[in-house]
Amino acid sequence: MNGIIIKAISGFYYVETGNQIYECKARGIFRKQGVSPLVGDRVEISVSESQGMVEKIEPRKNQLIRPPLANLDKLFIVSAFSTPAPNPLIIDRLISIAEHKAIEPVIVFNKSDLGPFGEFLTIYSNAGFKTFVVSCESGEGFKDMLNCFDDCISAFTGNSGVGKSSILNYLIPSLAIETGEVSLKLGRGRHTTRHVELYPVSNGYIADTPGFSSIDIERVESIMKEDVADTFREFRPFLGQCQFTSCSHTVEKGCAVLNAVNNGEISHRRHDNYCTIYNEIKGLKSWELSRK
Ligand SMILES: Nc1nc2c(ncn2[C@@H]2O[C@H](COP(=O)(O)OP(=O)(O)OP(=O)(O)O)[C@@H](O)[C@H]2O)c(=O)[nH]1
Ligand SMILES: [Mg+2]
Ligand SMILES: [Zn+2]
Repeated sequence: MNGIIIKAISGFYYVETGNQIYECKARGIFRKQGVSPLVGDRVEISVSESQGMVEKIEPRKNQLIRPPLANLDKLFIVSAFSTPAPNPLIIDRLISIAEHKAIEPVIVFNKSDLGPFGEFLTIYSNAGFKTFVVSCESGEGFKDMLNCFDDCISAFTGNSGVGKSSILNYLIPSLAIETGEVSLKLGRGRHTTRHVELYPVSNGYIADTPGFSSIDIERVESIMKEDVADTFREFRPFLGQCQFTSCSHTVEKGCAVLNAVNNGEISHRRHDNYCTIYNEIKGLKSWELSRK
């Protein structure tokens, strides 16, 4: 039978085959090959009366390390007005990783009931991204978001507490995912998301994922320094037009990207974050990159 892995918990893979979900283990051969099945994988399974078994993993379109997912089409990068406040460097790192893997980034600003996003919104819509300003409290801004999930695999990512699970619950109330509110029954604890799970929606799937703290995502994915500029989509029209062919677009004379920053065509905040990411990768030894 063929299906898709919708959840992976402690060595068990939950495979949806259209009308049913099978709890499966993975053949030992995968571990020997250094492959581990990921949520989002399209797989072939066999089922005996006691146990389902993942037999084969179809070739992946792409895969992410954090959140651990395969075959993503869209990555919804969520920030909140506050608790926690937006961190543009994290947003830009995630965009860069997504672009590198040909995953379409979508920028979501949540908790708009608490205040306006002003400059952030302008930066990302001017750079050419689909952006949403939403509130799970007031219900603002969700029009059209559901359509974005048609026929593809999408995932929500962002810091813990930005409201990823709340957004999914708002859009699809039947999911009833536990969110970070203090539980009234227990009077304590936060229901932070602890595993990646795909939920079916309009011919596609959406994934809720555990949030991260800002340190987590640094350098979990490797991009060669030469490839970073191309992951900043508003730089693309200027690439190849610099005075020096080896231009890093950080400080060089005659750099077409820097010119565009100086005359306001590219946001200097996006460019600052480009420089941070570029310089970080430049500082890595080649073995540090290839290990990842
Ligand atoms: N004021 C306001 N609060 C919100 C909004 N959306 C979510 N919250 C609150 O923010 C807190 C965190 O929401 P979650 O949906 O659990 O956040 P998350 O991103 O899934 O967090 P993790 O699972 O830990 O990664 C909860 O207390 C929500 O009620 C919003 O639009 N406005
Ligand atoms: Mg959550
Ligand atoms: Zn340049």
